[in-house]
Amino acid sequence: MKNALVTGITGQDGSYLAELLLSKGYNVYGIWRRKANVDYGNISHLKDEINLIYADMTDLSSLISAVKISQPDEVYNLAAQSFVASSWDTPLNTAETDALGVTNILEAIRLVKPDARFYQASTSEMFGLVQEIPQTEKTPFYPRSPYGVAKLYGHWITKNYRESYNIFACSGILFNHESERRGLEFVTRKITNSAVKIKLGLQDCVELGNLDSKRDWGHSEDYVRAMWLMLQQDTPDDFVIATNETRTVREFAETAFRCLDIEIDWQGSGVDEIGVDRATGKTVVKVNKKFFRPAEVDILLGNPEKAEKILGWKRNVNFSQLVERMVKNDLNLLSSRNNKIIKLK
Ligand code: NAP
Ligand code: F7E
Repeated sequence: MKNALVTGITGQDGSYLAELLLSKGYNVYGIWRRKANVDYGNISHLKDEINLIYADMTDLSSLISAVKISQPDEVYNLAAQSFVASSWDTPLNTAETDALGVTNILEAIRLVKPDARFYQASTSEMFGLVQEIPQTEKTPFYPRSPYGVAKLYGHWITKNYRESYNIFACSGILFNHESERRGLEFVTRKITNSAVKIKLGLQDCVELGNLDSKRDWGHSEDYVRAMWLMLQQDTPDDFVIATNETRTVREFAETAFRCLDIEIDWQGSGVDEIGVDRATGKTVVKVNKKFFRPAEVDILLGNPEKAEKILGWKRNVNFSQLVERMVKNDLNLLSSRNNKIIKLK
């Protein structure tokens, strides 16, 4: 039986990856942080099947202990301050976790279990001000946020440990991936959650930032499969994981409201743009400048050809299925919590 150590196991991807590894018969260890109130969150359904170890990406000694305890064959480094907008509020903490934290876990592996295979959660945010469309493994990087800059360090230090110490280290350059377990602050879940609340009469309107921003959105379940595949190859390498489709935030909102039988008409432009419910004339989307970022990543579009060819990876969930799954999940959660039943067409 193989042992796997997952950092960030309480997060969106960590929970789906833990499910995948358990289904493949792994002994799963996960790193989690102490909180004032114990909250298993995304892994509450798995807590009896996995081994949790208290550790922090900024604390090398804790990571050394975690590697000693788990004796991993594979380490998946998913822990990060992952919210781009917050990285301007906490740039140093973001760098300590997302940049130096990667060196910490790599050092723990080098010192304790150098034959462990290592996966680093790199990101399309490293492309930032994109130098070509679509982006591939060969596209030059130009990060646009403290998050993107920190992740670029993590990406390069992973490559460096591969070349310096012969560690089997891979980076997945993953484009945006979402799910029913996505944090409420990310734009997709914010939209699906708010649209459902509007449908149920619990909220009037959702305020968003840049509606023109374009993202390549997939489902987390498909993307964690790619992480595992990378560590099963004969040689370590880096791979773009994406859908090769890009859509605006506006299109995401339209699709989410449509799942709830609400058609949106857009009126005005810039910060004055609004989304109006065609049937009732009510404004259900507004723009609020506070959600704009100091520097934006305007368009992300990834070409996953290398992963499809070498890993045999393919996504199963398309854009409309992704949005529908997220909306239905929020509808189930919120209607039962608020004792409201609605029938969709
Ligand atoms: P997420 O839901 O925000 O999960 C992040 C995880 O990291 C949480 O378990 C969090 O623990 C943990 N964490 C944060 N700081 C830590 C620290 N100092 N020490 C230990 N654990 C810490 O993120 P995700 O969407 O699952 O993403 C997983 C990884 O992929 C991240 O590295 C992210 O940057 C990267 N990524 C994500 C996407 C995407 O679209 N989702 C795309 C590309 C790359 P707590 O529960 O204690 O906060
Ligand atoms: O923003 C725009 C916002 O916060 C997406 C992380 O998983 O993917 C994620 O980063 C876009 C941006 O994700 C709102 O300006 C408009 O252009 O959902 P997001 P992100 O910044 O793309 C990458 C690949 C990661 O690696 C990250 O860890 O949507 N936007 N209005 C808004 N964004 C938010 N959050 N809230 C709004 O109201």
